[in-house]
Amino acid sequence: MGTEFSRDDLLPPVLPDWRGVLAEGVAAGRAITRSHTAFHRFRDVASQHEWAMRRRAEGRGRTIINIGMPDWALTKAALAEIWDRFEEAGLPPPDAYELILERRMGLPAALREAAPQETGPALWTEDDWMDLGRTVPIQPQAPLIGSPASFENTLCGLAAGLDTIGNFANFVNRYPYWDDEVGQIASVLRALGAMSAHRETGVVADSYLEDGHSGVFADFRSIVGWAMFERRLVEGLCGAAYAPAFGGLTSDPFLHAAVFLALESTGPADGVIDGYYHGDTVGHVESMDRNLALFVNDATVSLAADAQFGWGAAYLPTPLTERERVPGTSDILEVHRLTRAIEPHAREMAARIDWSETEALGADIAEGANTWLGRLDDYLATNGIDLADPLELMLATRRMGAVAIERIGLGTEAEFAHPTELTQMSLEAREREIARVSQSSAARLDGIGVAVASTDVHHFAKLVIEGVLEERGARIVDGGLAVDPEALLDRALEADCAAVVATTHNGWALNFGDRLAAARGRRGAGITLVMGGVLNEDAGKGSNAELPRDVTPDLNARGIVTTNDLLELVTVLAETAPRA
Ligand code: B12
Repeated sequence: MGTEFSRDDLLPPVLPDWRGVLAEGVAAGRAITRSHTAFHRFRDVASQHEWAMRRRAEGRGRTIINIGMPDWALTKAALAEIWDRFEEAGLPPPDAYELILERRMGLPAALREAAPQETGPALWTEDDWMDLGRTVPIQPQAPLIGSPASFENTLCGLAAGLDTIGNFANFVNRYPYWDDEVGQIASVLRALGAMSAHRETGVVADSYLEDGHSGVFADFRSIVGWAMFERRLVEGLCGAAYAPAFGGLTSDPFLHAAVFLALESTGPADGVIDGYYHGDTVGHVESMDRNLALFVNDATVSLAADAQFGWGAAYLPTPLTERERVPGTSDILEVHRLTRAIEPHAREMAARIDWSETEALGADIAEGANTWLGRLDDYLATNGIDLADPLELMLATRRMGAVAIERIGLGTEAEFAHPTELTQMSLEAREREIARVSQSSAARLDGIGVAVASTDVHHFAKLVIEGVLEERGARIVDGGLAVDPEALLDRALEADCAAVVATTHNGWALNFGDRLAAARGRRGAGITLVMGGVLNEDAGKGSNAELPRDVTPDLNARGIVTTNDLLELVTVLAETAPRA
C-alpha cells in the first residue's frame, strides 16, 4: 500500500462547511434536557466524570460491565439479576455498563429493520432508550458515535441521561450496505457538537483505541499518537471532552499500564481518564483454568496500576469465555465478583510493585507518539488537508487507511519498536500455519483465484488466511473488510476467482452466508464458497436464549463449506477448478 495521496485522492471537490455542520449539532444538543439516571441519583452526582473524580480522591477505583444480550428485554433482565446478586452478597455494585449494541444500530433508524442482524440488542422505541438509565443504578454507556447514525443516536442517548458516549474510533469503519462516507462523517461531527453542548455537566466522547484504525496499528506509538490526533480533533476543534479507552488486545498487564501512562502524559495535566481500562481479550485459550489464571493476573496488576497512578479509569473485567462467544449473565457475574475479591489485594500490592520499568516504557512510547503525530501533521498539511477542519481530517484519514497512516507516522523507524500484541500473535499464527501447511502433503494452488474477505471489522484472521494461500501459490483477490455479501461475490466473479473465502466474527454468519449463497444462485455461478471464524448467530430475537447458536449445519445446507482449519481450506480449494 502506497503512502502517496493528494488532496484530490482523499476528498471530494465540494464538502459542507464544517462550522455549519457542527453548529447544527450544538443547537440540537442545547435543546435536549438530559435525564437524571438511577445511577446519578444513587451516587448523587451529575455524571460519571464527577463520580470518577470522587473515587480518585478517595483512592478507589471504578468497574464497568460489557453487556449485550440478543435483545433489550434480555439485557434488562440480566442487569437486574447482576444488581440483585451484588446486593445479596453485600458487594459494591459495578459502576457502569457498556451496552454492546448490534451493529445495525449504527444505521439510520429507518434502515435498521431490513439490515442484517448480528449479536447484541437493538433499541426500537423511545421507551427502550429511556429504560437504559432507569433499569438499575448502574450508569449506561454505549457506542453511539462513529457510525452513520451518530447524530440521531447521540440525541436519544443524551435525553436518556448517558454521559459517556463512544466509540469515536469507529468513524473509519464501514457499516453494512452504507457507502455515503461524507454523510457518516457529517453525522459524527453533529454528534460531537451535541455532546459539546453538555460538556460542562460531564458528558464525554469515548474512543476505544483498539477499534477502527487504532485496532490495526502494529506499534503502540501509533496508538498513542492517534489518541493525540483524536483528542485534538474532538476537544480542540469540536469542543467536546475526549475520553480514551484501551486494553483489550494486550495481554501483558504491565504493557497495558505503560500505554495508559503514555496516554495520561500526552493528555491534559491533571485529567482523569474517563474511558475504560479493558481487561485482556486475546490471551484466552481452551483451558478455563488457564483463563482464570490470566484473568487474576490481569485484574490484579490493572487495579494496582490504577490505584498507584490514580487515572480514574473504570476496569472492565473480561469473562473467561471471551474466545468462544458473547458472554451470558453468569459469565459476567463470575468475573465481576472476582474483581471485587481481588481489589483489596491489588490496592495493597500497588506500592510494593517496582513500576520503574513500566514508567520508562510509558515515557518512551509517549515520546515516540509525539514524533509520530508531528510526521502525520506534516504529511497532511503538505498534501493540502486543513489541520483546522475536522471534517477534512476525518474523511482524509479514513480514506488513507491505517496501514498507510502508520507508515507515515513511524517514518524511517517503521520497524515496530513497540509492537502491539495481537499483531504479533497474528503474525506468529501466520508463520506457524504456513510452516504446518508447507510441511504437509497439501496440494499447491498455483493460478487458482481466491477472493478473501472479512464480513466485519475483524481483520487478523484474514491476514493469516492470505499468508497461507499465498504461500501455496494462489492468486489472492482482496475481498475487503466489512464487505456486503453481494458486493463480495461480484468482486470475486469479476476477478475470475474459483472461490470466495470469508472469515466472520460478528455473529451474523448465517445471515451473511444466506445472502452470499443467494447471490451465487442469482448469478448462476459455480464458484466455491467457504466460511470460517465464529460461525454463530443469536438463537432468534425473542427466543429468550442468552447465548448464540452454532449455525454450521445451516451454512452447509446452503452449499457453503465451513472450516477453521487452514490445511483443510487448502484441500478444499485444490479441488476447485481454476477459472483463469
Ligand atoms: C480483536 C477483536 C476485536 C477487535 C478487532 C480489531 C481488528 N482490527 O481486527 C475489535 C475490538 C475492533 C472488535 C470489535 C468487535 N467485536 Co471482537 N473480538 C476480537 C477478539 C478479541 C480476537 C479476534 C482476533 O482477531 N483473533 C486473532 C485471529 C488471528 O484469530 P481468529 O480470529 O480466532 O482466527 C483464527 C482461526 O479462528 C482461523 N479462522 C478465522 N476465520 C477463518 C476462516 C477460514 C475459512 C479458516 C480456514 C480459518 C479461519 O484462522 C485464525 C488462525 O489463527 C475476539 C475474542 C477472541 N479472543 O477470539 C473478539 C470477538 C470475535 N468479537 C466479538 C464481537 C461481538 C465484536 C463486536 C461485534 C462487538 C460490538 N457489537 O461492538 C465488534 C465489531 C463491530 C464491527 N464494527 O464490526 C465477539 C464475537 C461473538 C460471537 N459471535 O459470539 C468475540 C468472540 C468476543 C466475545 N466473546 O464477545 N473485536
